[in-house]
Amino acid sequence: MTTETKSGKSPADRAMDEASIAIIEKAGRDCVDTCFSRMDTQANQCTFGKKGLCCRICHMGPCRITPKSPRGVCGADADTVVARNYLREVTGGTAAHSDHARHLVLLLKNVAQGHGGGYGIKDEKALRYTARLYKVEEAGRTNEAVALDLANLFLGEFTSQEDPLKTLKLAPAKRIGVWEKQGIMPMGVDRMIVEAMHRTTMGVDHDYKNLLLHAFRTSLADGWGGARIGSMVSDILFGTPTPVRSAANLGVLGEKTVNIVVHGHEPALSDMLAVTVNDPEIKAYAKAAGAEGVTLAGLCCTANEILMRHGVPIAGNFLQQELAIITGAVEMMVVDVQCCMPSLPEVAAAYHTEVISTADIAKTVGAAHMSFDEHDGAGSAKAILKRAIDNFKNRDPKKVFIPKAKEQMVAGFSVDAIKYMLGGTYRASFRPLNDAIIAGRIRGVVGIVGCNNPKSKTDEYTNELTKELIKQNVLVLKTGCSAIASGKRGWLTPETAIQFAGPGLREVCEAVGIPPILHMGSCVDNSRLLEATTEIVMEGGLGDDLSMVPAVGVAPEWMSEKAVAIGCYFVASGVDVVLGHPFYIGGSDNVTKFMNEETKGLFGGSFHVCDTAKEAAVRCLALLDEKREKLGINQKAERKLLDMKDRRGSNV
Ligand code: NFS
Repeated sequence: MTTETKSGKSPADRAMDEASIAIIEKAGRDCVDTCFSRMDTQANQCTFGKKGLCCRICHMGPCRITPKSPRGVCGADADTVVARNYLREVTGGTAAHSDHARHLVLLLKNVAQGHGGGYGIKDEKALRYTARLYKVEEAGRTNEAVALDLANLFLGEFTSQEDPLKTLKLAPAKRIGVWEKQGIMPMGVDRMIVEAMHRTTMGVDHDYKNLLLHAFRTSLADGWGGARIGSMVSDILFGTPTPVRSAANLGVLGEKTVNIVVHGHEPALSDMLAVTVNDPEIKAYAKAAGAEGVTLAGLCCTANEILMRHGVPIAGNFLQQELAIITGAVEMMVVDVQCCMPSLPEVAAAYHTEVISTADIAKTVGAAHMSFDEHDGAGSAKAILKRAIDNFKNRDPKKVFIPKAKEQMVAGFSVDAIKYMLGGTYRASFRPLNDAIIAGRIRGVVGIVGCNNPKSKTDEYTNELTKELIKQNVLVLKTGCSAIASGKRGWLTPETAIQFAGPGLREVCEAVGIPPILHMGSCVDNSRLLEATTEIVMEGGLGDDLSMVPAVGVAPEWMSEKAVAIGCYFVASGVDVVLGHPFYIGGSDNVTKFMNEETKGLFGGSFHVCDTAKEAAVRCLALLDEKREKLGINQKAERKLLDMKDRRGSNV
């Protein structure tokens, strides 16, 4: 059944961390297929697909563009086909983040109207701050009244037909000017998505540049619309993250506890589970079932959401979802939406694990479905937890192997938290960071984001690049599965600075008490990276636009359409993006040139493809230095400890 042991690659070629290696070996022994073995059976992947040259948009095809047949039946050439396929990917990614955000906005509206079940406004400060950002009257009004106005305003961000997104105004004025000049100011998120689908249907938009510009416009509706709104509303409903200690990797699973792994993205259910798991009734129920308690752990981005807000440990990142089940120690895996492999029920069938789907828009054959009722969130959460506990008796000790590997970590660096760490309660500000960049103690900021992909060794590129960058005094910001990769490595602690960071970065981290790699949240929270870069601009001294800040984005091991959209909104925001492997655009030289070169002139940032971490590190440093050069701050850093006095002084 499995090709795990028959493939040319050994488990150690598949992943960096010991826990994953051990469980991939176990998968082989247990004859269970995983994405790693399926990668082997999919060895001959479609080269037309890879180059973006397969068109199945109409039923005269599917057509494949080749040198001998350079046009499809309709006459579409490589440029049109590649650009249309690409725009559809960006649209898929934008839709995913934005639908996630819409659910949260609707929950906020329910809460405001008094029928939010067990949910409430956890962070009043965030609510009122956000209201002021959008000029929603808040003084002297109840939280509910403010929340209702804000929720309605946000709903308008999805449906607006003629007016650009209001959220765009959170960007620096100069950047808004760039978007206006290039004609890519997005209207409502839904409109952008519908328009993208219209423009890519047969016989509509055939100009590759026009199509690609709409890809950037749609992506802005994600990064500066859906994703940004998603993060803001999550903070209001569930609390703005602050630094919290926890642990990561499969070793967080308990030998004697009921193990429940939450997997997916939307925080509504997982947050409720994180709260309800501490209910005395649940604890007693677990004891009565013969367990020492319940271990709740997370996978992928829902893990990041409840890690940041509750310190719930992380079982792993994207490629560990099947591996978690193969430990034989998971009573239940609860999935909602996005990044959940359809293989999970089949893997679970080899053990006692129950896979429970909870979102009515996301069902999987073989998974039991327990529709999550937000109006009775606590009730739904309790029912799920009890069902998992009931399954504890079915665990087969002979099939259990929980790897020891787990590392301590600190997460929860929202922009607010970073400001506070840098400046304290009364002087919360990015000033010390800007000063450190200007003085050269910190060379720049690199956001390393995104997924794992079984095409490459899990976490290797991400971790190698991270290590090299902090050594070169680059502050690394992380989200998504890339953040989890650092957590598993034990690098999300302040001590990492002492071990690996270059002298300038180390001084700053030690003075401020932060790790040199900051875990900023889920993939939706990539909007926090834009927010942080905007804060740097607003703080002054590093240019008046995002494209001037020495900042780069990297997606080393990406696999999702969401990552495609994220890359696009970074570039449209003026931030260069390094990809560990290329988009499916290689079939068109024109499209490739547009994405990797011409965008620089239009937006101030472009895409760069670097096959190895080493190459990526060199490219990132060159890009940072290029920005430093333009700002006139590229002299050698004077080494000086950033002490409390400096930090206070710099704010005056
Ligand atoms: Ni992002 Fe999160 Fe992970 Fe990639 Fe998937 S979990 S939304 S897409 S795999 S980082």
